[in-house]
Amino acid sequence: MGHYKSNLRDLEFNLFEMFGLDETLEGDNFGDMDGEVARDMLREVVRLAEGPLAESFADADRNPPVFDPETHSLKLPESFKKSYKALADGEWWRVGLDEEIGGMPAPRNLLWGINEMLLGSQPAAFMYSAGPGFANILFHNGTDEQKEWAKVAVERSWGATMVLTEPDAGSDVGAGRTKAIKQDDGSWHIEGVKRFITSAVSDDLFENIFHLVLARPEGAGPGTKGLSLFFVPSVLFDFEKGELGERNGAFVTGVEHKMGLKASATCELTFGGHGVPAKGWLVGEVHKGIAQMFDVIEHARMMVGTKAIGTLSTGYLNALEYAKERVQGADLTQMTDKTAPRVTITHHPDVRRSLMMQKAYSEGLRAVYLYTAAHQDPITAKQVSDADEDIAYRVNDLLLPIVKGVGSEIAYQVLAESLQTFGGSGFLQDYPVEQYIRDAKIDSLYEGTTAIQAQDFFFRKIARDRGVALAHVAGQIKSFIDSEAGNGRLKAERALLATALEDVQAIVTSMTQHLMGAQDQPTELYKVGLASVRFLMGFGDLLIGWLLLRQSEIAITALDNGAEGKEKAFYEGKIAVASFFAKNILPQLTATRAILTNIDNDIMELDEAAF
Ligand code: ST9
Ligand code: FAD
Repeated sequence: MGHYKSNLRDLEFNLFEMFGLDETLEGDNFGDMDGEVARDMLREVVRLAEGPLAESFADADRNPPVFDPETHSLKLPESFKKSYKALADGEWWRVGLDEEIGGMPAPRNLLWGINEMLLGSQPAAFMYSAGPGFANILFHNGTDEQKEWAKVAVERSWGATMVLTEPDAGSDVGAGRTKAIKQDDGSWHIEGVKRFITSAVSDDLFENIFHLVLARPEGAGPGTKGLSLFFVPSVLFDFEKGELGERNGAFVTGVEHKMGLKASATCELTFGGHGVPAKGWLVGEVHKGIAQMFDVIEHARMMVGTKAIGTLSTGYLNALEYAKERVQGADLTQMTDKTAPRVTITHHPDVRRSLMMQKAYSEGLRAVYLYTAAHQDPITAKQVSDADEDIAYRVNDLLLPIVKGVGSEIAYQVLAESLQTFGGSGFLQDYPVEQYIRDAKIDSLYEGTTAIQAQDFFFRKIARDRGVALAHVAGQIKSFIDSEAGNGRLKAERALLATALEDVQAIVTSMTQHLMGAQDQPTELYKVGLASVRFLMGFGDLLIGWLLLRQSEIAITALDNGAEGKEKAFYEGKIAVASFFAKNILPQLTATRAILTNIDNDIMELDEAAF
């Protein structure tokens, strides 16, 4: 048995009992797929994720890849390559991709449910498997000829990368200096150095890797809008026959040594620096680089949040298993009796508090990413929140920074609770949690740091959207609050949720006032910047509180209908965790509201020397 523990019961509960996947799959919306097929797929993924995919998790961390700068090549641990092969052989990449390039239609929440397990089991392997997904994006954005390249890339299982970051252009992608020079044959030569590029070299996993590169054509304007997107294969190929030709001039010139996620190669990638031009082709023959790249970024942000949430879930389940077995100390009520029987640590109130917190965030965040994913296809969105196509698109946009920003911050924070459950043993490499923490830290950094997610959430997803998506979600929460959910048994919790909703709405109002005030007094904008991460996190708690309470309502009905044994315990757990979250976490939003609605600019006026 590997390190990874899936939570299939909770996934199925979300997909089928909460979000009605059986109904979504009725008719031929998604080909032949029905509920039974979906359940079989999930069970198959559990076997892969808990078995061969997970096997190399620790080994690839202790024996990380080795880079040879002379040959620009990388040696991956054999154990990891075996795990990667198990993933590739499963062909899970087909799920949700366009049929024209070999995909299989599927509801997006099922797709991300599958991905949660793959990512929790072996995140680095999932990242190397980005090729077909990126080819699908090329297929959508490319010219007719480029659509054929996308098909070749899928058929021949090529790897792929997304290439934005440079030493002086991290969060500020628009500061990128990598150049693109137009050639007479219609292609471009790319010149520059990119850094931190995931999977730009990968031993012998792929015969070819294509890079999707942001570069600035000569003469183009500044900022992100002056960037264009180029398709740059590491090995050139015959566009008609697909046969491989010469090595292209894009070479990996360094691989980073990192805190975690060590099996995933993070590369410096040099274009045109080795006497061989780095040939690229303008994607779609249009200069819309940043918008096209955001097609990739949106998937990658969803991936990063789901990775963090999947890791938190397995961290919690490992901690829970340990806590049920570890005997230490007496029950608190017998603390003065030195002869009292010793108990398992699950008897201690603080351990229970911690485990319930871990359960709340693991299961609450799972519901958040699945709810978000449901808005990524119109059929599922209609089923889940009665959203039409336009609203579904906006709701997905609104919630991506929550999945990514809140998911990653909470996972890192709460995994520390999972480690704490193990006591000193948690600090050892005998258990997977210390690696989970190291591997999950990256999730709040790449694909836009939390500060960037928070600004995206407020400025773009709320203010620029004129609150349309926000109103849809708030309306759903409000109708739950006003309902008779729980048949009288969730009254107190619904009241706590109502207060939380008011608190969040008051914060939005106050931040919007600062935004408007900035028209006369630009420094008012600092107040938005000072509040934005706390607002992002607070909104995440509101969403989690609401979704957990909706789950609780379903659980109450299931118990009323006579659930027994393991099922009874499962539903009781659902009711308990929702109530715990409502009573212990939601009230904190009132304090956050008090802080954020009274925010001042003192620390912005402070001399830097005083820090
Ligand atoms: C990275 C990769 O970190 C790490 C992991 C790699 C893993 C690879 C494997 C992944 C596997 C995934 C598999 C999934 C496959 C599944 C396939 C299934 C089919 N939304 O606000 P403005 C656009 S990579 C949409 O003025 P600034 C928009 O076009 C590095 N679009 O920005 C906009 O124009 P307009 C990641 C957005 O001030 C234009 O940008 N690096 C959004 O110029 C300009 O917008 C980062 O993420 C959005 N939310 O630039 C950088 N926002 O307004 C983080 C902007 O006209 N920095 N656009 O529509 C930022 O995001 C900055 O805010 C900035 C600012 C660069 C956008
Ligand atoms: P900076 O932008 O310098 O940020 C430093 C700090 O300042 C952060 O706390 C940040 O939140 C804050 N900050 C910066 N600007 C603002 C602002 N405007 N407002 C508020 N706070 C701000 N990139 C790719 O292109 N492709 C990849 O495949 C890829 N993979 C990666 C893999 C790894 C392991 C790592 C570490 C990075 C990867 N990246 C990749 C790069 C990654 O996306 C960037 O590291 C990230 O966007 C942050 O940029 P930076 O590191 O330059 O930090």
